[in-house]
Amino acid sequence: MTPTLFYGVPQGCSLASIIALEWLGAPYALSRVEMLEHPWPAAFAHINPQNLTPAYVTAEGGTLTESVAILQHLAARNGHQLGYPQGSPEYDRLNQALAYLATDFFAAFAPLWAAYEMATDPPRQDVLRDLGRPQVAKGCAHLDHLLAGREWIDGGSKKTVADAYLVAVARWAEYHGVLQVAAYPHLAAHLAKLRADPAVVFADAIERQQPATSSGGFQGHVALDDVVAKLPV
Ligand SMILES: N[C@@H](CCC(=O)N[C@@H](CS)C(=O)NCC(=O)O)C(=O)O
Repeated sequence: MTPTLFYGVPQGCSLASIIALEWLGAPYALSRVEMLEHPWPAAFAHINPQNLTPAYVTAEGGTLTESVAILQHLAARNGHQLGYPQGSPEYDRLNQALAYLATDFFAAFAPLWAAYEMATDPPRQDVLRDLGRPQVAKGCAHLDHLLAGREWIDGGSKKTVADAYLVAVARWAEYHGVLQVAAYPHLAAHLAKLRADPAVVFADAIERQQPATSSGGFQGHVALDDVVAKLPV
């Protein structure tokens, strides 16, 4: 079967996996999950019982969840086009970057996402935003410091899945209106470079349901039930 990525909107961290698939250029399909429409279709539990995106179904019908696992799976393909062989210093450096982004940096936004779902309780929203803002600022300052001396976020000489993940998550700072990324010039320049990349433009257009031009790998959207029907029993 065609490998299929389940991505979530709005603003899913799954954007990173769409970008990585585009960079790879191999055939893949997408399946859209409207994250705010609760409850999610019961059949999604066959893909990820935790009801989280991204989730990836491989060509063999195996399911893979967790952004880092999906991204490292993609990074290993096509001669490690988007990553490095496990056991190399470059792999360790990429893994370090991914681990930071997927734990500390991702978690810094947790109070802001909690506030997002509390539209009826502005005082609690303010408390949560006050909690999240300095955490996000600390993360942006760290990334800005790293990017002052490197071309790509892992410190290597080529773009990797970590850059895809960075652009997917860093956008939340401005989405939640807690800070201006422009205050972090190296981070801002890196994000501007990535946002001009055709794969990032494509992934953003897919999320917004706008006309999107693939580099060639995208085979279209597929329905959840059709993917589930093809899973091995
Ligand atoms: N540890 C998971 C976290 C995945 C996650 O939290 N996904 C969010 C979108 S970024 C989601 O699906 N949220 C749906 C919900 O909370 O209802 C990963 O890194 O893939």
